[in-house]
Amino acid sequence: MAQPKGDMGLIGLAVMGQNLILNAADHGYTVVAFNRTVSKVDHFMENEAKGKSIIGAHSIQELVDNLKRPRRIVLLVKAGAAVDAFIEQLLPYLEKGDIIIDGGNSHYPDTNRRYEELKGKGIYFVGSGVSGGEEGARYGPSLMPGGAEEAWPHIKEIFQAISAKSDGEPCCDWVGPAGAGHYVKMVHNGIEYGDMQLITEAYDIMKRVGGFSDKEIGDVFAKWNTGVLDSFLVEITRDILRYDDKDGTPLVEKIMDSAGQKGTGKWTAINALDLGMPVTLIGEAVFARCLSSLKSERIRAASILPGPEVSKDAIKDKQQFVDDLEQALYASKIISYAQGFMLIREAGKTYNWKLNNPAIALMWRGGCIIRSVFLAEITKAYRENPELENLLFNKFFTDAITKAQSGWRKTIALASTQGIPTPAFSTALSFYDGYRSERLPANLLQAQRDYFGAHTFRVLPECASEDLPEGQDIHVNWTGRGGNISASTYQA
Ligand code: 2AM
Repeated sequence: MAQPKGDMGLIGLAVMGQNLILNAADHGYTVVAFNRTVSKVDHFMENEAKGKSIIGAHSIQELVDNLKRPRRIVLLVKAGAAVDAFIEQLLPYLEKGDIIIDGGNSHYPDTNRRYEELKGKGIYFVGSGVSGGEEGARYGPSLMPGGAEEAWPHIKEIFQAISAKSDGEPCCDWVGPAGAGHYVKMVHNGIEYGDMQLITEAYDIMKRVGGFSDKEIGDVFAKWNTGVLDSFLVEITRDILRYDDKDGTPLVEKIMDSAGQKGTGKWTAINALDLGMPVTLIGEAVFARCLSSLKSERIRAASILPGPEVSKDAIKDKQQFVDDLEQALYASKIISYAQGFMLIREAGKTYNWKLNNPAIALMWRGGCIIRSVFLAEITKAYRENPELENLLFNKFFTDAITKAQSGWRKTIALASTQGIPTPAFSTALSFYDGYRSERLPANLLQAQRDYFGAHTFRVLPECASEDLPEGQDIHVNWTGRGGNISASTYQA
């Protein structure tokens, strides 16, 4: 048999798969395409793939036979059972050193498991986050590969060639071991939830407190898109607000205010709870979607529960109001990314993953939904110090949030007095004020826990004494009735 020509195999000919194949072919690679429903292979070959360096395979055997070694096979199929099914089907045809890459939306624990299972068989498994939707897949997605590092030298060139570029740098680099690539993609999606929620809050305040028309709000976003908030999501928001329905009124105002979700934001929030990390903004963004979906209950509540009427003269200076709002959005966004990176850092420690922190921000700079100018600064911060404890400790961000603070507080105070909800803006500020508090009221909380449950507490070093020794778990008999046994000796 002639030498195989295929540089990469790809299974799964939905739009993402097809576009990624066309993207790779445009970059000079020969791609072998396969799909469960084989008729789609023929359809693809006769249409989009016609005349390109693409080979259609009608069986797994044909796919594998057409690939150079080590074989590189990308799966872009529905997350879950389909991924396991194709791995099973591929295994009898593969040899040690071959590479399977799952580019779907897999949950990272599944990627951890597949990585371990395949390691035992000598197959290198890579779980890669792919972001940027259909257009990204076609012309340059953000790619976040992690898993078997031995695979990286064999896939680096092709992955970086087909990925998005930002200032000439590929938005693709090695993330870390096991499920780290899919993990980072999950956090990316969580941050996307947060960014979207923040933008909707800014829109709501402009609309309900400022009395702005959609066109005016669109103009504000257009202006913001030329500054520190320059990003894909601000850009599409501008365009959405300017888009009229056939009757000449903004289409967005006709859309049911009840948000859907596919679950990746929820996964991030659940993982934050599991790891004990205060990723409050993503959590609020998920809950805000949940609250929005209680539409019929909200309609009832609106006629029963009172709140302030929006005051006509709530805003004295329109420009100042818009500038404050921009600062509120910027500061909240800084908090959200700081929280996201806190979570990633903790995951690295908990799961024992060595993570490529500067590359994570770089990968999000282009190609994906959260792409923005702002991410260039985060990349810079992590390049200066890959072990940066918190983004807020980087000078650029310390200065930015210091400057934004007054507008941020004024915006939240205004929304609050006018009765407009700002869950994401507010939780960001509460986090900021909590994080910068040397003392929090958790002393009282510990006292309460010890009072009712003998859960013990520790004493501040400067207050230690013979009765209250430093570094020891102390229980006090608060009422004189509870006894002196602490909860370490029984479970309350
Ligand atoms: P299909 O064209 O045969 O339906 C996106 O849905 C991609 O995942 C498609 O290529 C689809 O193949 C594939 N897919 C979905 N569920 C699958 C399953 N259980 N087994 C194999 N492929 C599946």
